[in-house]
Amino acid sequence: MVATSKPEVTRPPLYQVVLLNDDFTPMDFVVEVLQVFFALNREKATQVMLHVHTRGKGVCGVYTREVAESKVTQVNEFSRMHQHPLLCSMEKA
Ligand code: TYC
Repeated sequence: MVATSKPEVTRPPLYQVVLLNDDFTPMDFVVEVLQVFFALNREKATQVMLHVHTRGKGVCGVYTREVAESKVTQVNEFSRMHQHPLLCSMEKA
């Protein structure tokens, strides 16, 4: 009898990169972040920004752990560099 083996390939765990609302970061800056770091067009970036603004947080994209960590670091560094308190974090999808 031939032993059955586990599948050769498995999907890596995915993480949602999330943007949090605050009272100070300008809307235009958030739209720029969404366009530059998450490759959203202006219309979609504006939709996501308004969702975060009204609901408190929102998903910018879903990635593997390393990519999600890199996006979070880049967005938080970019925001600090521009003296904005905008916060980006990640959650298991
Ligand atoms: N609430 C901000 C304002 O009124 C805009 C904003 C949207 C800030 C989304 C952060 O993730 C954010 N200027």
